Amino acid sequence: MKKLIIVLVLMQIALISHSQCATAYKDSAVLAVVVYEHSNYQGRSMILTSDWTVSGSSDPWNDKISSIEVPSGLTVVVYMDWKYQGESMTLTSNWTCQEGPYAWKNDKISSIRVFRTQDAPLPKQKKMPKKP
Ligand SMILES: [Ca+2]
Repeated sequence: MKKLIIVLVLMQIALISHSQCATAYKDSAVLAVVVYEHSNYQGRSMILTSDWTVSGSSDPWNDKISSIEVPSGLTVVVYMDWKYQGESMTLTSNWTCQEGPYAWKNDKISSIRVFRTQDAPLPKQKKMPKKP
């Protein structure tokens, strides 16, 4: 009898952990942006599911971001200053500081807005500054 109870308890635990896995899987389907400290999606990372701004110049993420993963379906606007101020760039796909016309934005991002792509504002047309 004791053995049967133990088996039943173990089955119960197995069932509970299985349903928790299913919930975790569901959560992982939420669209999220991942920012990285280094280029090519390396170093420390932070997951963003909504707008983010540094808390101040001493924020550990201030002027540190060097690459960003943007999943299909999301558009992000990154700003050079906190609270969505300063120069911005719009990204609809992954970005790393080593490539493209926005390479000079490395270690300058201080806030990010996250939109579902259908709700995103049109990107501003801006002349790119020349590299020094
Ligand atoms: Ca960096």
